[in-house]
Amino acid sequence: MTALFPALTAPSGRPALRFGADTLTYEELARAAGALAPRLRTAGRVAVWATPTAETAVGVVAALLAGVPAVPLNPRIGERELAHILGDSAPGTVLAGAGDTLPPGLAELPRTDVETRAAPGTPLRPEPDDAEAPALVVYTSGTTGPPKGVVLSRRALAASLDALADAWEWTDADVLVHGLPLFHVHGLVLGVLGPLRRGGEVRHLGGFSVEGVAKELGEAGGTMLFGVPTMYHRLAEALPGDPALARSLAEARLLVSGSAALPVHDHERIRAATGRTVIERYGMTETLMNTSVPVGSAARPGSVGLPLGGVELRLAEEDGSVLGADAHDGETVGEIQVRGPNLFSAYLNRPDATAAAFTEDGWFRTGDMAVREADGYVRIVGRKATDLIKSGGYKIGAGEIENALLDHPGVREAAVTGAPDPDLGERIVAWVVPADPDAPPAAEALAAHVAAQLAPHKRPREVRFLAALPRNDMGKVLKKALREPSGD
Ligand code: MCA
Ligand code: AMP
Repeated sequence: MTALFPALTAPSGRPALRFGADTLTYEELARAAGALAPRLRTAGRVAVWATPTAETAVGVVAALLAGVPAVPLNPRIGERELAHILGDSAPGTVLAGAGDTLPPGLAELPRTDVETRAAPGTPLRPEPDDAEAPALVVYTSGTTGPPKGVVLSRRALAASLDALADAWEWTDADVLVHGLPLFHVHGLVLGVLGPLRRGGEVRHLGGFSVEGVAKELGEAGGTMLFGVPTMYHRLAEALPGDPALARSLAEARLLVSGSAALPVHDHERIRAATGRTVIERYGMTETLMNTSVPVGSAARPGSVGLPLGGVELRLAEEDGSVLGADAHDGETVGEIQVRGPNLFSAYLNRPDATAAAFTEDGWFRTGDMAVREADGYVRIVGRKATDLIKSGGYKIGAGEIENALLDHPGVREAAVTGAPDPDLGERIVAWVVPADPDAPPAAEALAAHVAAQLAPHKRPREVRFLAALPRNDMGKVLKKALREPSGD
């Protein structure tokens, strides 16, 4: 296969990466990643301490150049989740910035510090050309159990990024602005590898802020913005009092939202204040990107658009029967199933889960429920699994939080649900039966416990104490009864 990063084979002095004051040109990136890559060749897999820094971008590019799969880690990862990922992916080394302090478990691994400045003259070896070779292992939550490692090949990365380039007319002239975390597909694959594959620039904000977007988009050069709906919600909230922000958004070429549904209300507020339509695209860690509203098409809030080039998409009913074009009526709901070069290779060490994720005829079951319009546009209407929560664009399994809560000495029983939230889309609610009804643990202590075991974004934002969990005759917790207002 051709190089993942053609712009690195004859690197120019054009900017490639900007993280705050830290800017790297393509020449500097080629030198830094070229110097690091040979040191990674025998590592098996490399963990990447995925801080929002140039070190992370250089480390991942070096791993890709070396043909060694990279496993990005949330730098706020908790103890239990880290132990699982390290046990599952068995990295031979961990890439980190020279100043980073690594937590126990990771600190004992051989460490490779990423230098973003290498001496000139480091020769860049050709990229490995096996398209099916694993490039990344990205962990994603399921309904129960610990997260699964999604193995993504070089072929999948290239196919998905090129399909997006076609849909979005994305070129080397684009300057992408975002503040997404770099341990998931959205921020890392679309947000860093995307611009680098095009030969364009990424400006990372270090973390999302309304001020950062206002400063970098538009006049300052940023042409595209990527964000999760929570970020667009925060922009929509700020717009009425911030004419400079409205100008920046209005001047951008493309505003793209993904990872969860962007509420129509936020779409409309942004359109009213800026005259610009946010484009939605739909993807998944396992599939990378499946659909997008094509650039330049009429606004259709609530729609995730059409299948991208190379992606086949169908809707299937509960019994497996596939909905025909006559059911593309904007009303008939089915599960989205997809096929194409954008798909993952397997769940790491989980042949059972990999097999279960596909239909007998080889289509990936997304678990997302949708309708199609007569012209093929897809509208997502819900999710098959109620135990998957999307909060701030992060997918979080109710089961992993319940297990973490049950480890707390003050908890006898626990159930976790997602409640609608104007900012986060859904917020995590923990329903807890305390071990001692007269001395329930503090809600903050339970949130801190989950944050320390799993990750801060998995912490419950609300804790409700109950004398008992509602259960059916089989003893199964009735989550529906928990979600309805209980009057407590
Ligand atoms: C608060 N904090 C705590 C605690 N409470 N830390 C430890 N223990 C606690 N008890 C800290 C947090 O770590 C954080 O620190 C700060 O307080 C604020 O936290 P929080 O309130 O959780 O942040 P937020 O404001 O709610 O975050 C909103 C967000 C974030 C910025 C939108 O949710 C986000 O970045 N989402 C992006 C998710 C994403 O990229 N998903 C893509 C996956 P500090 O501020 O210092 O960090 S989906 C995907 O990849 C597919 C393919 C797709 O389609 O895109
Ligand atoms: P993840 O597993 O973190 O990669 O999240 C993938 C899930 O995010 C999908 O299965 C969808 O449920 C959801 N998702 C991603 N993009 C969108 C979107 N534009 N609209 C609605 N849901 C989305």
